[in-house]
Amino acid sequence: MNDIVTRPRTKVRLATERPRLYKVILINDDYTPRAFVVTVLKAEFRMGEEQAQRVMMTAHQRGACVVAVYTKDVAEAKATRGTEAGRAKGYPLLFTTEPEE
Ligand code: TYC
Repeated sequence: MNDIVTRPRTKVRLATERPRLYKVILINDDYTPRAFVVTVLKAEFRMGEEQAQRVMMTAHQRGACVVAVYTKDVAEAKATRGTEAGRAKGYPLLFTTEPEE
């Protein structure tokens, strides 16, 4: 009785391992005004005008552009806030996240 063996649920990791980082990706669409995309990039991702213009134009021309990398929670929160900013104005602006390799 009472001698059921359970394996530990946690995995031991080396103290030097960094948390995996996540990319926030801006997705192009045909409806969101360019100036509005730039405004959101400046407000949510602390970008200057020139960098925000470059990121917006890259997404516009190539379909998508990596905006920045953060820890998972921060990346997801910022992607949601950026997407919500567009939705509040009726635009289909979309930010997604994906883990770095
Ligand atoms: N393609 C949009 C337009 O021509 C501008 C735009 C750029 C929208 C980047 C989204 O992620 C985006 N008005």
